[in-house]
Parts: sequence; C-alpha cells; structure tokens
Amino acid sequence: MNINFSPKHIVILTGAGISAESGIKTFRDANGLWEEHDIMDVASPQGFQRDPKLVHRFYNLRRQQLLSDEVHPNQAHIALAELEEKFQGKITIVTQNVDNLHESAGSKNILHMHGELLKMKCIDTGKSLSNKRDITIDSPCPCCLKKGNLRPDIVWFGEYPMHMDQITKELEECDLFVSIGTSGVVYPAAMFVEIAKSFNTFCVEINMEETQVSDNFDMHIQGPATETVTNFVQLLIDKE
Ligand code: BJW
Repeated sequence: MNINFSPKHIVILTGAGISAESGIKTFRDANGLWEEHDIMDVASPQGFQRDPKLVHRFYNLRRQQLLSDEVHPNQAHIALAELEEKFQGKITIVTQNVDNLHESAGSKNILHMHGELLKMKCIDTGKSLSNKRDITIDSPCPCCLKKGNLRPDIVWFGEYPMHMDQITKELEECDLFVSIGTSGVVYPAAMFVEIAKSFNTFCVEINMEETQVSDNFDMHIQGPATETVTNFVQLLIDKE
C-alpha cells in the first residue's frame, strides 16, 4: 500500500462500515438494519406519512443506542481526527452516517449529507433543532408549537441530500478521494468516485469487501476499518 504523491486536499466519504466496529449496525450487511425493516417503510417520506409511529420508534431506538454508554468512536474515527489535526492541507469528511462518532472522535470539518440523529426538523418551517429525546406523534414542535409536526432531520429516499453544492466543489478541488465503509449502492454518494475521477483525482476505497463500485478506484484496501484506516492514515502522516 503506497501513494506516490503528497496530497494537499483530501475528501473522505464515510458510510455505515466505519461505525460497525463501534456496535452500530450497517444497513445491507447480514443482520443489518434493512433485514429488520422494509427500507421504504422507515426511510421514505411516504413511509413516514403512512406510519409516523413506526418511523419515530425506528429513529428513537437508534438515537437511544447512540446516546448509551455502549457506543464510542473506534480507532478509525480517532485516526481520521488525528489526521485532521496533523495534516498541513485540507481534510473534509463527508459522511452518510447520521451518528455523531466523527465529532466525538474530534474531527471538525464534517458534512453530514444524510442528516443527523441528534437533530429534529419542523415539518412546516424546515427549521432544524438539536434533539436528544424521543420524538412521538404527540411531541409539540418547539418551533411552531404544533403537535405531530416534528420529524427526524434525516434525508430519506427521494429527498435531496444536504450540502451538495459544497460537496461537489470539494470533489472538484481535492487531489485525494477516500471512500470508507460504504457499499456504493446509494446515490448520489455512489457517484462521488466518478466525479473525483473526472478531475483526475487519485481515489482509494477502504472496505471489508469489494463493492460494486470498486473498479472505479485506483486502490482498494480490504479489511476492517479499525485496522485499514489506521494504517492508511499513518501512511499519510508519514508523508507530511
Ligand atoms: C465495513 C465494515 C468494517 C461493514 N470496516 N467496512 C435508481 C438508480 C439510481 C438512483 C436511484 C434509483 N432509484 C432511486 C434512486 C435515488 C436513491 C438511491 O440511491 N436509491 C438506491 C437504493 C438505488 N437516492 C436517493 O433518493 C437520495 N436522494 C437523491 O438521489 O436525490 C436526487 C439527487 C440526484 C443527484 C444529486 C443530488 C440529489 C437520498 C438517499 C437517502 C439515503 N438515506 C439512507 C437512510 C437515512 C439515514 C439513516 O436512517 O441512517 O441513508 S439509506 C441508507 O443507505 C443510509 C446510508 O447513509 C446509505 C448508504 O449506506 P452505507 O453507508 O453504504 O451502508 P451499507 O450497509 O450499504 O454498507 C456498509 C458497507 O460497510 C459494506 O460495503 C460493508 O462491506 C462495509 N463494512 N463493516 C470496513 N468493519
């Protein structure tokens, strides 16, 4: 494993695989979240309209787990935070994850493209508010005071991901793109490697296994994130 240049601007895309070793379930692996739930029931605006109680329960349970003592950032999150601290150039983490483990590890420059578990949104105004509590269909919205007007601040299927202008700009400007622990099946994140490649950016994929987009990368590093990300970060720090 080596790269023969010193990058100045790194964009790192993370997916559920980076948080798997912190005890948070991925979506599509065996025993993943989508084995227990139909995707469109819990992660679409139509599902929420049909059964808001079910959707609130799904996100309440995930929020409770995130806030419990059992979940902590792992070595991969910590290595990325150390990289941001030591690296002379620019590091941007674009995460599809709705957990806060990059923040807890100490990373600063993070774009949550699929929203955040610890935020809720007023359905009428779209205003986003911090939230650590369960939401129910009877919770009054602190913004408009109406009951039943709160939803998780999460990007569901068919909705436009957050920060896309900023992400596209960063993908056009970076000289190293690293994708960690994502299956590459959900768009637009799945096409970030193609955007980066079209600007001749060196692209690295880190995953437990080959994905359906592996062939688009210049380098594929296989293994658990806690080992592979730590080793890759060390390589980048040694180049400094
Ligand atoms: C490890 C590991 C370890 C495990 N170490 N690795 C037909 C064609 C193309 C597109 C579409 C289509 N029909 C519809 C669409 C669009 C749709 C889409 O992509 N659908 C696909 C399913 C086909 N996308 C959308 O609707 C998005 N919006 C949109 O496209 O707007 C229009 C637009 C167009 C162009 C530009 C801009 C906008 C919105 C997508 C919203 C996704 N939301 C979810 C749920 C909400 C968040 C939540 O509840 O948490 O986001 S779905 C779910 O999938 C979640 C994730 O962020 C996302 C990605 O999953 P991820 O992270 O890749 O997890 P897994 O489980 O799939 O993979 C884990 C990986 O880790 C595996 O590879 C393992 O091997 C690996 N791994 N342990 C290293 N220890």
